[in-house]
Amino acid sequence: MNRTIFITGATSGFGQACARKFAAGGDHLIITGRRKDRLEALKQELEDRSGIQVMPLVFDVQDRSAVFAAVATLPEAWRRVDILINNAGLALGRDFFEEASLEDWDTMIDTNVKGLLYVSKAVLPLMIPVGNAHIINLGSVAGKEVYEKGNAYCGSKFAVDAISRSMRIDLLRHGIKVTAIHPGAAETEFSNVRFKGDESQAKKIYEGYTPLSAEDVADVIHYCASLPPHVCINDLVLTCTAQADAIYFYKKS
Ligand code: NDP
Ligand code: 8X3
Repeated sequence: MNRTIFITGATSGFGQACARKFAAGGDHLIITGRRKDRLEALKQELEDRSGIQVMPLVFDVQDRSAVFAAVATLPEAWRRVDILINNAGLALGRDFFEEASLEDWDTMIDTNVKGLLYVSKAVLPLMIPVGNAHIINLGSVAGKEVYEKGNAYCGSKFAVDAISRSMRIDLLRHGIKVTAIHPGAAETEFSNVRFKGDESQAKKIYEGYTPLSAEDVADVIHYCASLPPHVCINDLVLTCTAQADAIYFYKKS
């Protein structure tokens, strides 16, 4: 039977690459994000190319009632979710603690932490009856070690790590696997968002080495989702070869 994969943040980066990867393997997809035009274009592309079915859902993960309302609109045929990929997230700003923006902090916590909790709570009733469902949360190396000017972003990803560990325990009785994936630097729209459209600042992050691509990360996520039912990768840190951890890189000047 084809699986149904629910992917948050499918309009860009890892989420979009995951949509393409899982579609190529024959899975049906529920793809979500705020940018409706991108979701519609991706639906068209994947249904044409892979012959699978795609259900787009437009909502902001920060908006608790919008999350639950969107999931409630799913028709009966879509009310079974095998895998939830909690990927929607962002960093905003890279500033010393006392200089950072309170608005940026609110948005990161509301998206990366509260959004992940809301989506998980809303989707779980569609997963528990499956018996062997799987939640995959996108953390970060920033959730394993803190770095200078990482303050609230690091805090939000440490929270994803803790929530993933806690989910793994609480959901044992439902046979639900919980995998936390912690990528290092990957070139997506992430840095454009973090630096608020400053392209040159965003580009600098990836100079002097080959970063991960969205496809690299999607391949690893797909592998985690392709193991036998009794095998679970709980926690996985992946970086490009030029990155040792959240802080140390080997860059060619
Ligand atoms: P992108 O900026 O390319 O994609 C982010 C996705 O998240 C978009 O699809 C965006 O959709 C969605 N999103 C952001 N805010 C919201 C919101 N409020 N409601 C709904 N959807 C939202 O970034 P990446 O693909 O690189 O990042 C994906 C995840 O991976 C994030 O959680 C990020 O923190 C994490 N990560 C990224 C790394 C990197 O170096 N790139 C490394 C480690 C972790 P839309 O704008 O349409 O709503
Ligand atoms: C994104 C990677 O190193 O910018 O989570 O924090 S990093």
